[in-house]
Amino acid sequence: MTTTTIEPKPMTTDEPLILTETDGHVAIIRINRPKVLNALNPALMTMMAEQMEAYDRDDDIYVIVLAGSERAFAAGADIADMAEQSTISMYKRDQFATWERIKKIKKPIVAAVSGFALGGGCELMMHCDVIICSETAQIGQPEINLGVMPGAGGTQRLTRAVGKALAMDVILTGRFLSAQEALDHGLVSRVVPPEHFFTEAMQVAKEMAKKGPIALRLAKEGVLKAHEMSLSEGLEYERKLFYTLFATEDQKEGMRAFVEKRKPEFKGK
Ligand code: DAK
Repeated sequence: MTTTTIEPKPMTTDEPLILTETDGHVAIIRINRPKVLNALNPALMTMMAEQMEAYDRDDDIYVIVLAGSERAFAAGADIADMAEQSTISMYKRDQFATWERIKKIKKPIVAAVSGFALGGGCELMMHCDVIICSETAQIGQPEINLGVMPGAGGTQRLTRAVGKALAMDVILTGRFLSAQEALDHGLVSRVVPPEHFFTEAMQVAKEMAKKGPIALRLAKEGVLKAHEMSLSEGLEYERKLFYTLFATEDQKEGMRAFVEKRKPEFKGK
C-alpha cells in the first residue's frame, strides 16, 4: 500500500492571498489564489476577516464588494489543507471563529460571483448580502464527494434560501446549480453576462453607497434577523431599528431633501 502525503500549495510572499482597493465609499476585496481556483485556506480566511473588520470600522467605507476571478469565486475550502486533519486538530484550529467574524460584518457585502462557487465558496457567497452572478457561475456544495458535508452553514443557509427539496438534491448529490437555477430559486440576486459580473457588482455597490450608511447597516441587520426570529419577534425588532433611524441626521436630511425636491446628502450621522 502506498501512502500519499498531501501538502498544501506553498505560498510565496509575493502572492498576496487577497487584493484590496477602494473606489469612493466602496471597498473591494478580491480572493487571489488563481492556481487553486481560489481555494480558501485558514490564512486567507483570517486575512479576509481582518480586512472586512477594518472596512467595517472605516467611516469612509459604506459597502464592501467581495470578488473572485472570472474562472472561480472560490472552489471551496482548501482540500489539500484539510485532507490530513483529525477531529481534534480541526477542533483546535477552530476555523469557525473566522467565519463568525465575517458573519458579524455590519456593512453590506456585495458578492461578485463568476465560475465556481463550491463548498466553502458557496458558503462564503451566502455570507454576502447581495449576490451578483455571472451566467457562467456553477454553484454547489460538493463536500459529499469528499466523504464529508457542508460545515460553514451550507445545510442551513442553502435550505433557507432554496427550500428543503432543492437543498437536499444539491447537498446529497453534489451537483452544481447553474446561475439561472440559482436565480430562479432565490439563491442569488442578479445574473449578468460574464463580462459584466464585476462592473454590475460595482454599480450595485455604488448605488447602495449613495444611501445613508447607518440605514444601510440597520436594514441589513433587519433582513438577517428574518432568518433567526419568528415573524412577530422580527416585526418587533424591525420596529426598533426603524425608530432608531429617527435619531440620525441622515433621516432628517433624507426626508427634508424629498420635501424640498433635491438630492439628499447623507453623512452617516
Ligand atoms: N482545494 C484545493 N485545491 C483545489 C480546490 C480545492 N477546493 N479546487 C480546485 N483545486 C485545484 C486543483 O487541485 C487544481 O490544482 P493542480 O492540479 O493544477 O495543482 C487546480 O485547482 C485546478 O483545478 P482542476 O484542474 O480540478 O480544474 P477543473 O476545471 O478540471 O475542475 C473543479 C474544477 C472546481 C470542478 C474541481 O477543481 C473540483 O472539483 N474542485 C473541488 C471542489 C470541491 O469539492 N469543493 C468543496 C471543498 S470542501 C470549514 C469551513 C468550510 C469548509 C470546511 C470547513 N471550517 C470553518 C472548519 C468547506 C469545505 C469545502 O469547501
